[in-house]
Amino acid sequence: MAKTILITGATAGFGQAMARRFAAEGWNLVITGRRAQRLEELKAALSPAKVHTVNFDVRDREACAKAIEDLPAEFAAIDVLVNNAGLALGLEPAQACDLDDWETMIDTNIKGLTFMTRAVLPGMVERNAGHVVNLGSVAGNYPYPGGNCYGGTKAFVNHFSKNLRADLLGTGVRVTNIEPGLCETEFSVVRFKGDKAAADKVYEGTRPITADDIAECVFWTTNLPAHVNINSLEVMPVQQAFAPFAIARD
Ligand code: NDP
Ligand code: 8X3
Repeated sequence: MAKTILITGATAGFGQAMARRFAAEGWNLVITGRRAQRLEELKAALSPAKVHTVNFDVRDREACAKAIEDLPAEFAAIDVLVNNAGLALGLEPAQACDLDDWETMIDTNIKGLTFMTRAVLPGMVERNAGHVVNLGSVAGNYPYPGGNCYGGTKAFVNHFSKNLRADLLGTGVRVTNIEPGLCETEFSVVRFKGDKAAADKVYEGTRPITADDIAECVFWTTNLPAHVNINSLEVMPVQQAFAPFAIARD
């Protein structure tokens, strides 16, 4: 029987690439996002895969619950939930950040992810099978200037993922936190609020990871034998590494 994957934020970037990857392997898909037209275009592009679209904002707690409650029977048993919807806004130092941006990141990256997880988990536990894949980030593992709240939200995702594993011990439900580094998607256009030139500069002269690369990581992680759990997977381009500690001098 075909398996079912629910991907939040499938209208762009990683989510869209994952939808294509899993559809090509014969999975049934539930794809979500706020841009309804893109969802419908993707659904058409994925034909003949079985696809159910749900158009909602993950910051809306009721909408998250309803999206799961209202799933048609053939999509109701979710094998894999990918909590992918998320964003960074701004790169200013903390003292200069827009508090609305911080709130949006917290509401989306933390609250949205927990709303979806809480809605899907009971069914997985009841079926004694399932896999929650969260999109964390290297920004949750290492600080960088301007990472402030975004990195904080991804550190939450990292630790929440591990705490889920603690609670799910004894069930067949798996949890993985995917922690990508520099990847070219719509991420930087969103971070710089539509400033495409600023976004392009982030990837200029280097070779970032692609959305397809991350889709491949998620596909591998979720298709390992059922007794294997990848707790976290940190993935960087070869052309990205670490900088020394910064020191202010008088
Ligand atoms: P994109 O901007 O390309 O895609 C983000 C997706 O999230 C879109 O489909 C968007 O859909 C959806 N989304 C955003 N906000 C909401 C919301 N409130 N409700 C529902 N859906 C929402 O970014 P990426 O594909 O790069 O990012 C995907 C995830 O990966 C994010 O969590 C991001 O933090 C993380 N990540 C990205 C990295 C990168 O460098 N690209 C590196 C590490 C992690 P719509 O606008 O239609 O709602
Ligand atoms: C995205 C990676 O380094 O831009 O999560 O924060 S980074």
